[in-house]
Amino acid sequence: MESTENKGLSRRSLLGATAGGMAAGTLAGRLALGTATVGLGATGATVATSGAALAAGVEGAVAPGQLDQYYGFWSSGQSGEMRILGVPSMRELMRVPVFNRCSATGWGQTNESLAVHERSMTEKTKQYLAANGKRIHDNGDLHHVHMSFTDGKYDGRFLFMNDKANTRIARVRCDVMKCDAILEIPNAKSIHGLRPQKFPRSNYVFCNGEDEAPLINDGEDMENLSNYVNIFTAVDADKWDVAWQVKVSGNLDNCDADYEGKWAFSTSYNSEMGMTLAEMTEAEMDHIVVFNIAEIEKAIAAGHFEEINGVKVVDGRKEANSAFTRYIPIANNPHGCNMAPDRKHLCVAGKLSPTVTVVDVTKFDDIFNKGADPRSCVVAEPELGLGPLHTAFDGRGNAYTSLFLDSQVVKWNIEDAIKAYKGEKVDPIKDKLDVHYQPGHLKTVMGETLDARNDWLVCLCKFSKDRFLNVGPLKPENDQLIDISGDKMVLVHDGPTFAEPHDAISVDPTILSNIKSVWDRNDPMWAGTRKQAEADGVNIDDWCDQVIRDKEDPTKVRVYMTSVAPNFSLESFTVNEGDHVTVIISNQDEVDDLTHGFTIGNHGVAMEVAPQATASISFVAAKPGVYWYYCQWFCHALHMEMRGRMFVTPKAA
Ligand code: CUK
Ligand code: CUA
Ligand code: CA
Repeated sequence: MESTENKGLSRRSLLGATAGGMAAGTLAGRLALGTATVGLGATGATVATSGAALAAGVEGAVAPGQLDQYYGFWSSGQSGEMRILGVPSMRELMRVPVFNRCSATGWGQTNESLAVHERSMTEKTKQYLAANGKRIHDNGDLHHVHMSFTDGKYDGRFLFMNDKANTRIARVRCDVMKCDAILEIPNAKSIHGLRPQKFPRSNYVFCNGEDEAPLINDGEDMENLSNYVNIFTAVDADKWDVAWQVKVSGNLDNCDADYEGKWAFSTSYNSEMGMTLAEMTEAEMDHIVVFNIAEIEKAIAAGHFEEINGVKVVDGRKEANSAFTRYIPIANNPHGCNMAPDRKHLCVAGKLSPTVTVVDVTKFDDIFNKGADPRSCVVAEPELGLGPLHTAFDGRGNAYTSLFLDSQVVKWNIEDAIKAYKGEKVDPIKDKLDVHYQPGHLKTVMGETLDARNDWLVCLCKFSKDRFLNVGPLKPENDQLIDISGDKMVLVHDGPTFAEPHDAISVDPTILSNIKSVWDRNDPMWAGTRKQAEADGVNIDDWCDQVIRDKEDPTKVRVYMTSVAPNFSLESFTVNEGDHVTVIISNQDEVDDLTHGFTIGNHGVAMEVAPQATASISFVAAKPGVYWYYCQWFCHALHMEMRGRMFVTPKAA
């Protein structure tokens, strides 16, 4: 039995296991644990959790044709998209463009996606972009993806995410896995930490402004640091607008929220308000800021706020001595801010300090109302190793902290850390595992909810160095899968990823039973386009092949066509040189997975048209001549033939 298991393991798993400082026999033993197969009612497919299936599987875990146990939602950093992976196979299932331009789907170019981008853009940004000949930013820096909550658990409605590069947040609809809303946050600079409220539901999305700048940032008095302010933002997740903002002392890095709906909290590594690296690391203690949601809401309701750029802002800076905030001193440049599923403990990673500070959030009432010393909320401060960045949790009271400098994950027990802090002779550290290399975020399955699981930990390493074939000076990151079901952590799989997932969550598929396979024709995503069709008297639910010239602006032409594999309803259409052309395609195919596309040769125009979708794209027909358009999504044996001609007639001389 033992030897069969060993043969079944991929060479890569074995190498990984050995490099991780662990005997192969242990791994085989671990993989042999558990033989249950879980039925997925909705699809009838099965999910492999058996040791044999894991051992036999490609990509280190799940056999061909078998579904993963969990959805993984990955950020992608400077790639600007959200990614969907399977856990534990670590197979990449989908990329969801959000802040980036996508060549395949036309995201950032279709009228529907441009509308999502432009809907909540500030006037100032619109003017800036226009001055640069653009409509949208093509880049983003997406660090944190989090699902909406109800009663402290994921509810499968939305995924929320930040763009550090352009001070925005976005929302992805879980039913279609497409971005349906982006919001630029006024006043703040550079949204980094982002978390939805956990309880009673995600009424707010909390957003940290990381960069310091003058609040009225108009080029006056730019070196005067006394004008510099950082901003904490609560976005109303239903109205998709800023609910309120708080001015804070220092900057804001990562944030989280409690399980009672009372508090939000953020780490600050620049309490010094330094402008240089030396200044930012000068003080021995920085802090976390605790936000009192009820007090802030009370002030907003009573009209006790300042309106800045159309947003309600209250002052929570230290010198304001407000009821809105408290500042808890934390050692040197803290980073991760992670609320444990025990409803009580917030774990703040020290980064420059080898410690994680454990804060009891149920004591916050005392520091707000009874004048207690803010440090009295600290109940443990275990010394874990060098460069602690983030902490994940299982459902057994254990925490897993990434050690960037040590290139390790340390497993420790929260209650034992508290006992040790009180002076009891107990070592909170349960295990340490080498990872490859320099980890940032790490994630257990649903460990940021009340439903934390005890099976997998994904550790997102920033460097891969020698772990893969050399692909040139730019190397992939390495997302490692770790089995945490036993006492010892076991490295199971190496997963190379392109730039640069910072964070990820894993979610049970039963929470996402609402995912559609085919669009609803009346989906709000297509509403604007359908309205235009109606105004043009075109029934896009039926075969349509019309070219309509706008009555008011005769340079505007709308080309309506239908796609049914392997046909476009229009085999050609004619426009005039200089026309502003909009091509609207309604995909009549109802078959699961039958996506068409639309690309025009030499026009930089391409888009996805999924089953039952109505997508549109606009361009100026600036070059007279014959141009073929074609379906760029392989859809049929005659997919190559799914094409037609656009005639662009030259302007009369
Ligand atoms: S931050 Cu990247 S490792 Cu943006 Cu969540 Cu800590
Ligand atoms: Cu339609 Cu390819
Ligand atoms: Ca500092």
